[in-house]
Amino acid sequence: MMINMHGMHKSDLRERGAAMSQQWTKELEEFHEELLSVNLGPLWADISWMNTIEPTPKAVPYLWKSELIMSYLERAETLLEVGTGSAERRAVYLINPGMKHLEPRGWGGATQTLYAAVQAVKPGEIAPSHRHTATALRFVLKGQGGFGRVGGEEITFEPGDYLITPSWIWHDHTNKGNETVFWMDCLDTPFIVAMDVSFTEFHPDIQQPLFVQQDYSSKRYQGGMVRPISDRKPHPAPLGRYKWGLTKQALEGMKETPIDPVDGYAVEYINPSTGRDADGRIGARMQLLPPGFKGKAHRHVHSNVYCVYKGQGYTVMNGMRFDWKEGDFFVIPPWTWHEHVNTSESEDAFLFSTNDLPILEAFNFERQEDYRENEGHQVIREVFTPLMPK
Ligand code: GTQ
Repeated sequence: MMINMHGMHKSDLRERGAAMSQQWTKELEEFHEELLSVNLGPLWADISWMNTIEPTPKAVPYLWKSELIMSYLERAETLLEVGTGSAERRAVYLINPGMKHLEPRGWGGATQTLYAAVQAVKPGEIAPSHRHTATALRFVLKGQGGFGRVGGEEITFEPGDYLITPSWIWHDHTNKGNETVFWMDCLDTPFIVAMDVSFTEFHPDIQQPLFVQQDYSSKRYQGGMVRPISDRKPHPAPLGRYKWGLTKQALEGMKETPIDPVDGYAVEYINPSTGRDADGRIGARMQLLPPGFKGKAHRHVHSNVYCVYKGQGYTVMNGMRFDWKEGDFFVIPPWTWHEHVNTSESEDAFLFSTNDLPILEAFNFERQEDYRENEGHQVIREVFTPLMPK
């Protein structure tokens, strides 16, 4: 039984809440209308949606198939030129259907705080240099030849790499290879929209000048667990690129240790000079689910955007099963029960995910709860049918 901080049972609280949402007399209803007409509100009628017993997220659990996103991105490849043409960036972004009513365009929300997209850069294109207060990170999906200039350093992009372009740092991207390069972008755009704090500046040059040698920061961090002594002082972004090889090695090492029943084996990308999240406002993780892994359910206040890097399986969210495979994206809204399963009997599944923990923790909002019934597994009541390309 759930007991709240003041010793009341949850069910008692619900009853009290229900008793309050009474029918108003005609006179009071007219009074409410009159208040609204002069831009005032009746707290007695509205307090229950303000002080909710627990979060009631607008974002819903949802999944976008790789085929759907990629088919539209391919069309955008034929319709748009980046840099020289009209497009500053070529990216197709996720709009959570539960947030669609927010203008404009669902505030660009995959969840209430996180924007996510797949960006494509064709050979020879340059996505011009700009900087913005929104913070951004990338996870490379496929294609060789991608490079990003970030804060005066040119950084190589390879599949499986995690890259950061923190708030207000100049960044531009290019493709020096001969195939299109695709990566996931994640920004805190909906949060920035909610706070009304968006500033953007365009660099006078298409590509910013370089101040250090190619891949300077990843050259300094090849060892993984040691840092150059000059980075003992906290630096907002001492490392721009987290190579897939090192991340994979860390997870392979964890496979020799006991597994977490909820998350499998999971690591988070950190700023080596502070030990905190690599990006100041968006957390990011890589998770390995071994063959046949059947995770237990839990829920937390922070939200996630997941990108399936490798493997196949499903995630149950609030009793609905969402099947996924490589290249699919799905979102876990706040306070949503979820559990992950790897359905392969031979292959590991690798899930990249981003989260808004850095924001929530800053204000002490984070809570988490384990699912205790049915040995930690939800009953699957429905199977999600994803949209596919026409
Ligand atoms: O590459 O700088 O998906 O500014 C959205 C906004 C990517 C970028 C996005 C951006 C970028």
